Amino acid sequence: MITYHIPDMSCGHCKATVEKTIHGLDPVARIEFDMPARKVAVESNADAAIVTAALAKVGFPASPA
Ligand SMILES: [Cu+2]
Repeated sequence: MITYHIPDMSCGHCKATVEKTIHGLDPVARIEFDMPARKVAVESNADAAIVTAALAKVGFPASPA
């Protein structure tokens, strides 16, 4: 499980975009959101560099938390 800090993630729409992006890389990824902290924990075989690149591309720069 890798936790990412996504500072620009603020509402349900952002959450949906992040979820869709990660599931686009790995349909079976397990994703746990902590919206107040703007963090997301991801259990996936997708490489962290690929995940952060995909999130940056849709407007949500992420860094390992
Ligand atoms: Cu939003």
